Amino acid sequence: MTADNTVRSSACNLCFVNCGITVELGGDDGRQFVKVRGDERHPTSRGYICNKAARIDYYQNHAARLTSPMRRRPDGSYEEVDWETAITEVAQRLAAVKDTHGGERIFYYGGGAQGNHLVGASALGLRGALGVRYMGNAISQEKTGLAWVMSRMIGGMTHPELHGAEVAVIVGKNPFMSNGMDRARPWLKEMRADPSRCLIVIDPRRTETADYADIHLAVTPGRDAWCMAAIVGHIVQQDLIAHEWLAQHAAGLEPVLAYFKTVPVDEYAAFAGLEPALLRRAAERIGAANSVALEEDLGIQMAPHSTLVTYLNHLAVLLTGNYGKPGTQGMITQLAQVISLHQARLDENGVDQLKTLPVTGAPLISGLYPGAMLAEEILNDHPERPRALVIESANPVHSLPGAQSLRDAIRSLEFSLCVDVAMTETARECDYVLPASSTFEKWEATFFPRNFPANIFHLRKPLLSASPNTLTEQEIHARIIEAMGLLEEGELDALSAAAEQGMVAYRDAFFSALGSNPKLGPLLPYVLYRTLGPTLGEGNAATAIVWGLCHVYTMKHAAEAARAGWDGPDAGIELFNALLASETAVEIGESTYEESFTRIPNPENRIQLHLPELLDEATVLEALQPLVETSEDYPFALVAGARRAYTANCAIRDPRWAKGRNVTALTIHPEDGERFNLPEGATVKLETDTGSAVIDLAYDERMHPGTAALPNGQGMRFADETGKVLPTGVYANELTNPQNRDRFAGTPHHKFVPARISLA
Ligand SMILES: Nc1nc2c(c(=O)[nH]1)N[C@H]1C(S)=C(S)[C@@H](COP(=O)(O)OP(=O)(O)OC[C@H]3O[C@@H](n4cnc5c(=O)[nH]c(N)nc54)[C@H](O)[C@@H]3O)O[C@H]1N2
Ligand SMILES: Nc1nc2c(c(=O)[nH]1)N[C@H]1C(S)=C(S)[C@@H](COP(=O)(O)OP(=O)(O)OC[C@H]3O[C@@H](n4cnc5c(=O)[nH]c(N)nc54)[C@H](O)[C@@H]3O)O[C@H]1N2
Ligand code: SF4
Ligand SMILES: [Mo]
Repeated sequence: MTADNTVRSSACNLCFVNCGITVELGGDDGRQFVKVRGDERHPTSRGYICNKAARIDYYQNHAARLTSPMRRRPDGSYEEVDWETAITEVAQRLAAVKDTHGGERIFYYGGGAQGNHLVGASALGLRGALGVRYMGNAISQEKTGLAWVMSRMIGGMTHPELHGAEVAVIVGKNPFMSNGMDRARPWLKEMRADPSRCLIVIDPRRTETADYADIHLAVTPGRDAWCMAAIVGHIVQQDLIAHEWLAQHAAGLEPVLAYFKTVPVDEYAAFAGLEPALLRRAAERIGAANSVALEEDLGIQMAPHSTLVTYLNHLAVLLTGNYGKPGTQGMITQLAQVISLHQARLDENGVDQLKTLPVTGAPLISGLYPGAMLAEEILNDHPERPRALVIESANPVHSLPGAQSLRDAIRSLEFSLCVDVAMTETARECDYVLPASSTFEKWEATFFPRNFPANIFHLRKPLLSASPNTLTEQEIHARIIEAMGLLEEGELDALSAAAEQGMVAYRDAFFSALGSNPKLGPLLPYVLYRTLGPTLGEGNAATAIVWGLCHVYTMKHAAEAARAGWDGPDAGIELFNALLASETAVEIGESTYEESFTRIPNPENRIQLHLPELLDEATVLEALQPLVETSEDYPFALVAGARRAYTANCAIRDPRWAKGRNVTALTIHPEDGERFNLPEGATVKLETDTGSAVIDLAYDERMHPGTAALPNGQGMRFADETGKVLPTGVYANELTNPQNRDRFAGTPHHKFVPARISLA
């Protein structure tokens, strides 16, 4: 480090673990990330970072950053406009859609990526102003099935305590590459070193994670439902279930037992491509353990039968009593929920009468529509179709299945707005594009932390001043709301005056204003930003929303907050001040195992084991008929997006960030190479029912024969400093079909896209 360089703390924004980092800033302008280290002070990452964090500079500094508001010309090109023009016109266009068709015809998508969620919190105010009813985001293309199952079985979100578990089950997740949990690699090493603990990995590929496993169930792709049904079947048939515990804590046991008594374990295991004895051993290990923690991810959440598999996963751990004790899972509290609890409306049979989107009938889970159905909802002449779309900090044209249909959909709207830091595939389809300051140029936080018993929150200070001509999303929202003229002149003056007198005075005034002026509720984040914000110190207005969240948290979870020291009448203020002052994450609350039971919102706080629609769905397995199949025409099961050492969704556009060989290659098993006459290193044509691409082929002997894999987040258009367009791999969602999706949650089957590969 040179004497001039400054070191500041923050968090990594490349995956949802958000490890604490310290950044040494330098270079000619002092804005380059010269050195990134793990921050030892961070309570959960404790100094850990993976290989990606060292190269965050590629997120912050690159040639595709937006430097001006842009307006689309009729010929599809863009012209720069000043902020005042942009805000005035955006507000007018949105107001026109609202007045003509109603605010519920304006859809919202996004609200934050892997490192920035204050935009999502602030957008509550923008949506309130516009009267938006329907929103979706990256969560509603992967985790809504999980949210639905958890909400109905447990009534809350839980944290699987992988770090303390005797037996850890990892289903369709590759933490060695994708992390997606605290300190993934040290944990894998600990698991392997301790003979009393057991790691079970369920993944068709012999993943880098599977190298650490005691039991690897190399399931046939797309057949996890049979694998998990057989595991639950064996647990039930061998009576490995926690009878006493279930009698005390669960409801709906009988129909579940009755069904799984009949499941043909060996037949299902074989159908799933597994040695029945090995599957039985895994089930017995789960049944015998003092503690089991299970974590699932995209390998099943984006694969056939995903919601059913999530249900079966939960049955496996709950029937064996693995809930609410150390090393299992506990119900978390969060400062803000990244995915809210789903409010089920059960009929007399216990079936959830889901709310739906007006045109396609797409399910709304946790209030979110499935992204995979967005294009279909728009592309028709139904009078209730969406007429406008506001997209923030998301790149749905790149990240949702069926890129072309989404492009067509956006272009067919009366109005579209994209707020991003870069000129993305989505931005290039929208009427207006507004440049946001980057995640490191403003106060930021994510709502991801889900630790148990103690949970944390990390409010991060800006590392850098805003890039020229960019604004924070909160300022953008505020200006749009003001241009819509929803509040009278001076309507917020009393609150501004109260804020000048300090936080206690402001708090009292704020809650009483909320009660007396119904116009303020929908605009809450905006009201905080404009009234409390200016009193929080130079450049700190954007934290006002967190002040609000601290009050909600300390009221809603008073006991948990008190255990972490946030007690008494000013607990919300004290927690906020601690977050504002801290260089790293702060403990916000501490739960007890007992609360994991008392907080279950069901009669007698019982876990509900019987979800009728999903238990019924399990009967579909009896026919031994795969949901999605390969064929002679499309003989490969393509994994359209696998996490590798250098992928980070769409956060990094410059392909030069990646090191190593074959980073963007299509991979297959060498046996398939021989079988289909596809030599290693060949340039091949990859085709699906939706599209085709030309790409280099590499062999990977870890692959399951019959499968092919593309890395996720590739194929973005990127021109370097000289304007030269660089090769960036395959745009996976040009090849995916939004029809290939889960029938309950609408989440796409990206892990099983029938495909053909031939020499190009
Ligand atoms: N390097 C890197 N890390 C990331 C990200 C990134 O872009 N790059 N993104 C982050 C995000 S947003 C997420 S959601 C997570 C996702 O993290 P993961 O879910 O771990 O990532 P994937 O590699 O997409 O899929 C996981 C596994 O699913 C397996 N799989 C494929 N088909 C099947 C199947 O039919 N059954 C089973 N059981 N498994 C199958 C694959 O072999 C793979 O090992 O990663 C996060 N971390
Ligand atoms: N085929 C296929 N598709 C997939 C996946 C797959 O495995 N296969 N994985 C899926 C998964 S799990 C996920 S989570 C999604 C992610 O999909 P998205 O959420 O759509 O995309 P992200 O890459 O997270 O990028 C979000 C956008 O935020 C922008 N951004 C970054 N920082 C800021 C900021 O501070 N402010 C603003 N306004 N914008 C900012 C980035 O430039 C980027 O355009 O992709 C999904 N799509
Ligand atoms: S695991 Fe890696 S990518 Fe994820 S937050 Fe930590 S350093 Fe960043
Ligand atoms: Mo994700």
